[in-house]
This record gives sequence, structure tokens and C-alpha cells, in this order.
Amino acid sequence: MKLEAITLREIRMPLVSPFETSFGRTTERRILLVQVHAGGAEGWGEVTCGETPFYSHETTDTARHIIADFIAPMVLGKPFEHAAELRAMMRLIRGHAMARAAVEDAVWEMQARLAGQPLARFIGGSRAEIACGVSIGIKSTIAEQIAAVGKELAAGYQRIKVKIKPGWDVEVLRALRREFPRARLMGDANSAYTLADAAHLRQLDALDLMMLEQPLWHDDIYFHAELQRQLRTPICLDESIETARDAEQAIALGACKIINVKLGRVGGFSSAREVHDVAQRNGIPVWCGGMLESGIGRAHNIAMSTLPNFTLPGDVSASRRYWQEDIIEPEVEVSAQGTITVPTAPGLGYTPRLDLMRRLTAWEKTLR
Ligand code: OSB
Ligand code: MG
Repeated sequence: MKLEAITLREIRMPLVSPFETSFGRTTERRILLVQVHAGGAEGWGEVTCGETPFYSHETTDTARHIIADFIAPMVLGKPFEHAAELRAMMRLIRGHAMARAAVEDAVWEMQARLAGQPLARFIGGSRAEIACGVSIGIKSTIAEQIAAVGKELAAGYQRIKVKIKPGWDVEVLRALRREFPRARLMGDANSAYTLADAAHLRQLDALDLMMLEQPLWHDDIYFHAELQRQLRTPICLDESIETARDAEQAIALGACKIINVKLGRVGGFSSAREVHDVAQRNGIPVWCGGMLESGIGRAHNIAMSTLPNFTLPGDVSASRRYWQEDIIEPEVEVSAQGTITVPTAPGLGYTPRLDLMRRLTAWEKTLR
């Protein structure tokens, strides 16, 4: 098959409430959607990067540039059999994994639909439902943070992650542990610490946390191993893992005991499956991370979470936690047991709402 066109569309979606991490605060998303077209068929993808280069180097604007000026000429009109081949077609591009992933994953979605299979099964997944956690942003007071956690536990979410940073960490998690003695709790630092904070972070060991996510530098593996030797709390790597090789190195060095897999960060389904397989061979559980995705990216995350080694609840939660109205139908819903039922219809398993997308569109361009 050959791709005949790629449509890029930037939509603006205000979050129902602002999301704050150690690197900044998001109130409105600028999301770049990708639609691939081939022989009358089409597939949907989402670029999962942020608006700012503070989580990774990619932004909504760099993704537009990379897809329009480099990826499109590499893939349009070029023959391939399977979506997994797209990665090799884009291999000259260094980095920009989220831009590459959006295009590759749109092709996986299209081929799943053409094969009459749900995306989850097409990528090799087998779960009928997935376990859900939530990621809760930094609040202005501990009382507010406790209220936010209580609300999500009451809704049924199986694991609570809170964002931490220097000055908003041990005290907050201690208060949450006191209030919710049996909850599965974790913290995500988004690289806000250095090894000089090891003694401070060791106080977390008393709080029975499931894990501490990405405490140190975004591009570091080696020093996370040093920190893990000083902590009982399992370290989970997010930012540091961009390829299966990164996962192999991190595991070999003892830099983490758990891996957060984000489809965009690792460059799409083919790379995500490799990261998954490396972790599985080494007895390291993985879970699906989130990037405040719209329904399109969320549907891809649900599919990825059905692979066998996704054994921990992910940051894949209900559409309504983020959006007044999501751009897919039905919206993603989470049961009172904290699960999402994996759709069984071919492809994405949800219907993109073109009417709503049109209203949210800032600009649109079709590359041929
Ligand atoms: O580090 O996991 C992260 C959101 C944006 C950038 C980085 C992260 C996050 C989240 C939110 O934690 C996860 C979600 O609910 O989509
Ligand atoms: Mg993270």
C-alpha cells in the first residue's frame, strides 16, 4: 500500500481544570492530529507532545514542521506492506519521536480497520479491559490535594499519582498516606531533583509508595541507578526511556524497577512493543503513561495497555477528567472498579467527531 495524503489539523482544547507539574502549568492544549489516507481508507493519529519544550524537546510547532517538511516526503507515495515498516522509512530523523509516532500509529489504526480487527488485537494485545489510575497535578494547598485524591479514589481509580517537586513532596505524600492508608499512591517528579536530594527522597521509603517516577534528569539512566541503590521505593522511568535500548540499559544498570511506556515518547507502536518485550523478558512491569491526550491518543493508549506486560494501572483515565466534550464517540468511560472496557469494533473502536473537531480547529493542511 501507499499513503496518498496526510492531513494535519491543530485543534485547541481547554482542559476542564489546569494541570500543574514541576515544569509548568497547562490550561489549554494545542493538539496536532494526523489523518493518513490510502486507497479510500483512512487512519487517525495524535501527536502527544506538549506546547512547550519542557517535558521533551518536541512541541506542537516542531511536530508540524517535522511532519510537513520531513516525514511527509519520506512516506508519501512510498510502497510498504505493514505499519511496522514506517519506522525504518523515517529512520534518518533523530529524535522527534512523537511526530513520527503520530504518523506510524495512524497507519496501524488504518490497517487494523482494513483487517477488520480492533487496534488492540492488531498490535498483539489480548485484554478485554484495562486497569486505570489517575495523574493529579500540583494543588495550592495540602487540603486541596487531599480532596482531589479522595474524589478520584471514590470514583474507583485503582492507583493515584500526584505530581511532586522540591517544596511539594514528602510532606504532601505523608499527608496523603495518613488520609488514605491503603491507597496505591505514587509521586512523579518530572526530573525535578538531583542526586544531592537522595537523603531527602529517602524519607519517602516510610510511606509505602508504589513507585517514584522520574526523580532525576530527563536524559539520565546511570545516576538513577545510583539513587535506586539508596532507595527502597521502586523507581519508575518515564522521560529517560525513548527506545528499547534505553530500557535494556536501565534494567541492566538497576536504574528502575518499573517502566512507564508512552506511545509517543518511544516513537509509536513498533518501538513500544519492543520496550514492552525487553521489560517483560527481564521481569520489569510496565504501565501506560499519558500526555493529556484527546480521545484519539487515548484510544491508542487503551489499545497499547492490552499487551500482556502492562500489569500496572496506567495514566489512562476518563475523557471527562480532561474535556468538556471529547472528540470521539462514545467518550472514554471508567467503571466504578477503575477499569476501561476495550472496544471491539475494528480500528480505533471509537468514532472521531468531525463536526466537533471542525469547531476546535485552528488550522488544517493536507500534504500530498
Ligand atoms: O510525566 O507523566 C507525565 C502529562 C504531561 C506531561 C507529562 C506527564 C503528564 C501526566 C498526565 O502525568 C497523564 C495524563 O493524565 O494524561
Ligand atoms: Mg511522568
